Amino acid sequence: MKFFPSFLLALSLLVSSTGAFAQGKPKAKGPATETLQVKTSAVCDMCKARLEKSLAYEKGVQAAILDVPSQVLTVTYRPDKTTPTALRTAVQQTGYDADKQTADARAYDRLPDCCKKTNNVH
Ligand SMILES: [Cu+2]
Repeated sequence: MKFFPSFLLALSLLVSSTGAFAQGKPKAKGPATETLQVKTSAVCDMCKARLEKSLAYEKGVQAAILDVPSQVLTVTYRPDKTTPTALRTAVQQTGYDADKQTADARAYDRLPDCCKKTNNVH
């Protein structure tokens, strides 16, 4: 019976090539991404929603997640599309400090009182 071993071989080839395809899929999206961590002046979940949404619209950004307790924004981005400087500027223009750079004054003024950096994280 010659059919059975060749069937198994074909099956194992199929499984391994499917596995290779699944592993190769993220790479097919494009060049490698980099991660930037920015210390912000965000204080609450509204800040989190505002910052994450704002960064999501920023060119080259693939993901943005703010950890409210630590105030650290983690941005996954395409280094061929944007730069850490541009990402920090986007944070400032949303009304928040970005590392040592102070928030854009007009954007900061538009934040609700609960999101002002004079408040503690809440
Ligand atoms: Cu807030």
